[in-house]
Amino acid sequence: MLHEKNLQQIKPVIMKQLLFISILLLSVSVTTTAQKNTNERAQWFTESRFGMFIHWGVYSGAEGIWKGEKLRYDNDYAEWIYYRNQIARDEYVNLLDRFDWEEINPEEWVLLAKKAGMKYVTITAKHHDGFALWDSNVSDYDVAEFTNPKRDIIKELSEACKKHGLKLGLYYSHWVDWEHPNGWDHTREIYGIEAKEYDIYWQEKVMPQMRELLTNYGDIGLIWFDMWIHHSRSCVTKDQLMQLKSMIRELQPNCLVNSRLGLSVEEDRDIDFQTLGDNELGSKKKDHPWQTSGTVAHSWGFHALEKQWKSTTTLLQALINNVSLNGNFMLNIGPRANGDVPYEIAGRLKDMGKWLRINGEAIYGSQAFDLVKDQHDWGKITAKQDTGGKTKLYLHVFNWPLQKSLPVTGIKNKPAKAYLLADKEQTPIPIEQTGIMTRLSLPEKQPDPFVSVVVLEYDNFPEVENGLTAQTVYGGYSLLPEKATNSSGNTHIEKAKRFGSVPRHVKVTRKSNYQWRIYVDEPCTKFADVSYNFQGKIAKGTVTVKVDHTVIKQTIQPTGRTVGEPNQNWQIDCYKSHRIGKFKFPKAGYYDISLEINPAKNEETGFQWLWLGNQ
Ligand code: JFZ
Repeated sequence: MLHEKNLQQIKPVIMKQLLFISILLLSVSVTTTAQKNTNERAQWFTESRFGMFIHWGVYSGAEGIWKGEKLRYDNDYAEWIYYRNQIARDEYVNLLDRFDWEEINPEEWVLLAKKAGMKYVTITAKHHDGFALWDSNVSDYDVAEFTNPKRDIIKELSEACKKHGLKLGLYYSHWVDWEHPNGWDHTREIYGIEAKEYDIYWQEKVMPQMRELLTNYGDIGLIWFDMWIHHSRSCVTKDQLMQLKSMIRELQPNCLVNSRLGLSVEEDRDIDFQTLGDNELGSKKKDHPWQTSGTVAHSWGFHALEKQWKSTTTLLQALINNVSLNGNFMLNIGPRANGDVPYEIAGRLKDMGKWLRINGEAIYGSQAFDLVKDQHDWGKITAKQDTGGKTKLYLHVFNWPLQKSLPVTGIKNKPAKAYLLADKEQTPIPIEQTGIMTRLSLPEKQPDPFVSVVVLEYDNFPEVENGLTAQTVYGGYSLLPEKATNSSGNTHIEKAKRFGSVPRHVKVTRKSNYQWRIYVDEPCTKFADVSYNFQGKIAKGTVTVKVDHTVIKQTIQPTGRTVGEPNQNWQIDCYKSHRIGKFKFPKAGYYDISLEINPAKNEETGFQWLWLGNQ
């Protein structure tokens, strides 16, 4: 889909060609409707979904340790060691002596990316330390200066990307630069910097270096800037950012720019994609392109002491979760100073690639399906739709249900077909459709050790019933205050505290009401339980549950306290489940559930959830 703004720029001749191409595409049945609010130039990006990030530079030689001392500042990133451990510049570059230039071969990183099913590679051309990984004429603080024969990692990588059909992205730290005397260094928060001084750095280093990168290395797929706060809170001016962006648009009109340039996608529609916080996964569907950058352990650059690797399943689920919300996932490798990628990272990447070779259809070119977030406790859904309505839904089953029955809540149509994506024969999976409940009888064994994908095929746009709380995989409904379709009184959700011993809840201080809608696919009776916390000495106030016309009211009971950690003199106000009673659901259909909490005067009640279950 084209933006109005872009349309105006396209000349009539190109328009005709575009029309021709789209007619061509329409006649092919596999065309998918593109994600809304995607710039034309970002189409490849939303279709790719999965990319590689590479953090590699002088810091890789330190491995998170400097003169025997571990990186200062607990839990910080290995690539920050120059700043954290207060290293002198001349000593810092001595780390380059540890580099094994005969072994270092960027093509191997590209081959690994390809094996992992990644479609683009973004490397730290210049990180915060200010050191350039290419042969820069602007500064001799670059790799060419310290290698013999001279190396140019960006050139080598760009050639490898071209050879193997991947897009090249360049990370460039525009805001922070610890090398240039006028660059931003966080100690400037103490000592300050004049706008004039900072502009010297900008005009003398940032602009000309960016010009080199945009001129000498062929097509650049994206520039990944790294100012994680809005420019208005930084020393960088909007004019400087615009100057930089105009140069990119002029030299490489197809190159994408991320929001960490310092401008949000909301304020500038010309920003191509939003970058979330590091390792921050998506939590709601967005129509514009966005991306999470993630690490396998913690640091981005190699850190010898970090061994808490995320599992392949965790990483795959991160990718799937993002795609199910229209996002991308760019997974980082931090190669060592000899170019090696730690086995723990490479192994996981290869496993992801194996998974993608079988299940890639559910990721590449796929997008969010319009069911409310966290609809199902068994996993996530991605979708492909053509303009005529032919739809494939991919159910990514994170946990294969023990009794092999998978409930999908909220779609009115019965799918024409259901099968495992891993099954070339497409052996039909039995489907039972009752109202808006699609129930699948899954095969005994899950086809994949990580995440198994079930495909649902529809001949027409499936009709969706939004706003329902989905049935959980083992039956029952978990009615949380944040999932209520309607509520009044206290609605603010307090975060979980004390390691989750104080769970997410609403502090109810006045009469409050919450409503949910569920669908029941067969006549049944369910028990209603409410979890709350009440610290009064005697039972006081009321909790009322209403299902259709049946109302059950109960007095709120004191819930007492529990010990958080033995021997620490640490007590926690307790949340407890209370059985309210039994409700009849005489036939299949929709039911409105409501809960009222009416606390006694000045006696607060913490409400956690209402559960409708079978036992
Ligand atoms: C930045 C860099 O400082 C870091 O070295 C690495 O390159 C990473 C990809 O980006 O660090 C950040 C940026 C943003 C957040 C946290 C760390 N954030 O928004 O939470």
